[in-house]
Amino acid sequence: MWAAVLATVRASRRILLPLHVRPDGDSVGSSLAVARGLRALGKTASVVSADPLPSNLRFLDPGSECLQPAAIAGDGWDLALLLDCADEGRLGAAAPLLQGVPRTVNIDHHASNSRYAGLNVVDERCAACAELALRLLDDLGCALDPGMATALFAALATDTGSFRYAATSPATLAAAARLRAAGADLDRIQSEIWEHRSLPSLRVLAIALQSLTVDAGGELAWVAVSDADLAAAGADAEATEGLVDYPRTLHGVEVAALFVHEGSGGTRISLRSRTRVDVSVLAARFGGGGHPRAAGCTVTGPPAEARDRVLAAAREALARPGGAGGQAAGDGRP
Ligand SMILES: [Mn+2]
Repeated sequence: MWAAVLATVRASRRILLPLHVRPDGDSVGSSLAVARGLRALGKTASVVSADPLPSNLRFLDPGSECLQPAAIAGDGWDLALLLDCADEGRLGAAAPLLQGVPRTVNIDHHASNSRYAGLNVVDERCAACAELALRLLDDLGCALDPGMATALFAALATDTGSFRYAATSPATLAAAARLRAAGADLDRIQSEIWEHRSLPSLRVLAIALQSLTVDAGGELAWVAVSDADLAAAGADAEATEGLVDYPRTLHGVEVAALFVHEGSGGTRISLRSRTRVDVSVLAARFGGGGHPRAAGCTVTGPPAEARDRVLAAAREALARPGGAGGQAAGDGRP
């Protein structure tokens, strides 16, 4: 399969790289680095995103080469190369662009990947899609420049919580070492990604922590914010990024949840677990998905009802021996 992917990429001259909705560091870093490598091989490569890049990732795209779907011509592409995107639903407004593209290649690390492309390489042992992106660049014969190395390092660092999560493997760290040697700018990553909070986002954090509730004998902790909270803090939805990590830091917590009540859009739920509960299975019960330790879903209906349904399912998963989140297999997130 990998050989077929390489042959397809080599044979393609005009390559479109769509990000997933609400793009994260892995999506942005992997796609920008691969696009740059493809251009070094003389190909045309465009990165397209349905949503704007989060402000703390914009430094990875100094030339503003990541475009909105409306700015991209719908025809003339040989290949769509989808990195870190577990299912078609995650393409959002970029999805129609794929309709006229003859070939699609999906390279991903989500166990819940739906294999929606013509060629699919899904390696769930990778902590970040960036590990596969680096392998792709290597196998295509692209030399890493410092910008590519910084983008890929940022992708690894964001998906692994700065190399703290258990998914961080010897291969992840070996990739990081190579990227550092190739000029990855860690000062820049530190200041742009990890020390880039806005005042409104810290105010949202304060509001979220006020809502902290502990349940299930201390194994379940959650926080909630609403559209109105965000408006009161002068913040947008980006300020909710990372909030779910706070309840997880509480000693003894196995499952942490963040509920973002988005008014008419329903409730967006982020789920994290520490060691035992597979939250991707939990999220899949509500039409979402992701990874065993990080997943998400959106539930429509009144906020309190949405919250209670998910909390009930989380309590159920915690009570189950072995801690499986549910019965079904999921789709995709982080
Ligand atoms: Mn990822």
